[in-house]
Amino acid sequence: MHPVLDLTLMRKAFITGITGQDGRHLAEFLHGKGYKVFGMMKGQHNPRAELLRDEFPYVEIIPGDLTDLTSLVTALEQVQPDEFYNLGAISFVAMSFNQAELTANVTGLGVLRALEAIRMVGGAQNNPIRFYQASSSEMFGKVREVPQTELTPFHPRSPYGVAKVFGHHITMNYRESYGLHASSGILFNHEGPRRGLEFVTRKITNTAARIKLGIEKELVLGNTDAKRDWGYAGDYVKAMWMMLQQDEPDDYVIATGETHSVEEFLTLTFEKVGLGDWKNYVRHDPKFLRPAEVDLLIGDPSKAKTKLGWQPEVGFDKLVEMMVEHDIAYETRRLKK
Ligand code: G4F
Repeated sequence: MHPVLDLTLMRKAFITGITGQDGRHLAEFLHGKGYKVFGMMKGQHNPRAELLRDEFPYVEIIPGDLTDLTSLVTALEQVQPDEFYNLGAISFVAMSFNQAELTANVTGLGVLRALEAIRMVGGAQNNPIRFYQASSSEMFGKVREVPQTELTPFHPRSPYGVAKVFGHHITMNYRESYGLHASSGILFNHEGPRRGLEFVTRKITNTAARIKLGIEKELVLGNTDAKRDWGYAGDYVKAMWMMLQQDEPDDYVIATGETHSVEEFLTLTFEKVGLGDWKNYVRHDPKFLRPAEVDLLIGDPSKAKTKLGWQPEVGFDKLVEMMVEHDIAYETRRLKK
């Protein structure tokens, strides 16, 4: 039998948040590395299951939910993965203000349940399950230091950020208390054509494309002064995998080391779409302002560069270009349907 087809020889990865931007990039990346990929999905008749099957027929869907410990234990007993990537979360910061309790349960306590399930199921004696936690630059919130490193104190500004701080600390705690191979990637904003339309970058590139094609007239936004360290999601999932290949678990900032404002993102997008000055199309609406804002994020990825040998390949200009090109093509296809 060809070794790649022998399931007993394939390394197995279990991913929560499989239908999100990062889950899809990671599934593709790990499949390319010869892994058998399992994706956890909640609910009955989840419409995303069909989409996932069409896009990634090689991903095996496993039922389970981060709010249900028993389902996590059952899933791990069934899959017996080598690596567990916890990407599942309520990840939209704005929504976390309205659904704070749900966010705490899924994004925060979900990490504790995942770690407990690993403790219960364990994995093979000589091959314990390795765990990746998707920590976030949102934990830095009202930043205490510029740029932010693995040692910068946290000051979260949203229920989402607070839940991620819990997830980060409980991952460290289980590593230190029980010797789990558990690592956290403190990922700064990462985008791309697969980004959900609710996030500001994709909202901008998609609406600009729709304005260009005459489908829409304006783009309505909140705070355009905010600055973010924006990288490409495809580069960032590679860093997740690299962390789990290390002998020792650890925490790493994953970022580009550059920051840009929402206004800079607008300028570049509207130039690339060929619409000129974005100010002619953008309207401000206070309904998109948050009760507390994160004004400036910029990460220092030196540790990831030195210890993992990781560095981003797609820069800001290229990222905007990829997203704009994708959205023009995507909206054109939709128009023809
Ligand atoms: O695109 P955003 O919603 O991303 P945000 O809040 O930075 O969070 C993202 O990055 C985090 C990493 O730091 C992740 F952990 C998190 O899961 C998520 O992926 O907003 C970016 C900025 C904010 O300052 C927001 O106030 O854009 C500003 N903004 C202005 N108008 C808007 C809008 N954001 C959104 N989503 N929609 C607007 O209309």
